[in-house]
Amino acid sequence: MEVELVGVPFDGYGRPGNQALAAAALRRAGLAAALGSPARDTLLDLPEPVAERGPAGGLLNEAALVSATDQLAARVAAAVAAGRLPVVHGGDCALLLGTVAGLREAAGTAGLVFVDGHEDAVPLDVSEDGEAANTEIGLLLGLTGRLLTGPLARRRGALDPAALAVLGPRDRDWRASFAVGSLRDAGVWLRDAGEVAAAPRAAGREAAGHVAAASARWWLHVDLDVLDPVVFPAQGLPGVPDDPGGLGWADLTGLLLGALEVPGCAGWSVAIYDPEQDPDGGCAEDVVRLAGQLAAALP
Ligand SMILES: [Mn+2]
Repeated sequence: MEVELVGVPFDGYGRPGNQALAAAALRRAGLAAALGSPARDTLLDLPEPVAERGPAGGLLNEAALVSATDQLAARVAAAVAAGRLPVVHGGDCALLLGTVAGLREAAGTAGLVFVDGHEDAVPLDVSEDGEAANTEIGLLLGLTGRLLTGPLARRRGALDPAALAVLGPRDRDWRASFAVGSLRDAGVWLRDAGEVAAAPRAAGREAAGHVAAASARWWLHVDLDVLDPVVFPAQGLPGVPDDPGGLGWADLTGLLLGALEVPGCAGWSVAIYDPEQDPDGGCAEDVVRLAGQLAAALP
């Protein structure tokens, strides 16, 4: 399948740098070549970042989030409808609001294999800082955002819980501080970081098999904070300690290759890379190496 590259210069805190620079940095590190130098290659144009909560959902950098969501929905829908496989890179997990909507528009249903150090289903009114990337799975499932109006409201509920698999979270203690439970208790297929690490490839295969049974076409999303900060320090916030533990590179690669043994992958996204915490570019090189390994297995 022909790959289409979609870079997103978005930062979930509204900073001008950090994750907003990820797409460009991954490109400089050779992402396009690792994916066979696709002819279709776009870097989205977004509104200027705003490091304040916005009116649509109380979320940071909301105008850019809404724009990225709408542009991604249209671009992913067009790519999937034309038989191409979009590779969305940069920004954070909130971009799934657009990618999942686009897949659903093109394919009728959308599945999601979600690989992340967090469950990302914190209710909107519980979010302490307004980072949309803590809430997008809750929004996609329709678990939060019932009072939303405006442009993000129509992205609620795009994902059926049966068409979701969550792999790699290690955020139990953090969620407990807000009395936020686990998606597992809502019936979502979930394996935490320890369960994944015990048998990564089998976990990936089982996750994708579960999702594919509910939706023939499914999206593969990787939040790089699923990795142990010892092997991937360019995650999280500068000056704030990252969550300890997490997967190693071999675990993550095995899990993703296991998922890709199951037919139906319609696109791939990779998020939460901060070039400003990667002064020698080693983390970007590792992400590009992963992309090359996946490219050989992509449909
Ligand atoms: Mn995430």
